[in-house]
Amino acid sequence: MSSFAVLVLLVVVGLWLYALRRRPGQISQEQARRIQNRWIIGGGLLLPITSMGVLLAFGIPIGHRMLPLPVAGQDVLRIEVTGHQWWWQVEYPQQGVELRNELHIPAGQPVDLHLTSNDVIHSFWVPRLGGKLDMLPGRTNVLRLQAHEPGIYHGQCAEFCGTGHAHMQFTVHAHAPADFAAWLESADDSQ
Ligand SMILES: [Cu+2]
Repeated sequence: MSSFAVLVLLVVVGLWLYALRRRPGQISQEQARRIQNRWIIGGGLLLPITSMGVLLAFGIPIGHRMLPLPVAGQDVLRIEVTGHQWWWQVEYPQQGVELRNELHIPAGQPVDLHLTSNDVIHSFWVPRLGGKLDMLPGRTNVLRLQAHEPGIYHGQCAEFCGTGHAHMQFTVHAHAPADFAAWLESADDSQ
């Protein structure tokens, strides 16, 4: 996006300099209209259609991967996250595990987070793993995430939800798949 914005800036500045230096010539009304039409068709139709087309060509496949669609030959792990003032309740319904302010996920696999809230609107956000999604009382939004590498990722509530909002943080621990299975086993035993 930055390089694209720089490119647009350079083109606009270039056109501006060109307009400043250009001496007005004597042209007929017919010629003036033709030049105007060229700008309208080029700058008003072709340019936006092409640039939107390029952006969509990149954006649609990325957006598609973030949708909670079934994955062939794979059971996507389901985690339920409920926002509270001011903490995160994390449940693994299939495994009967419940946590506070931390998520454990397998790295390299998609995970579906079913997000809702117990009180006011919160927003689930792990900047290094992808988009943020609102958590609304009485409604469940599903966010698909995938951590490509094992590691610890920090998360933060991204919707002002009262005086404790700034401290409403959590961590995502992404484990290598075998380690995740072991973690699940031990978490299950301790509950
Ligand atoms: Cu908040």
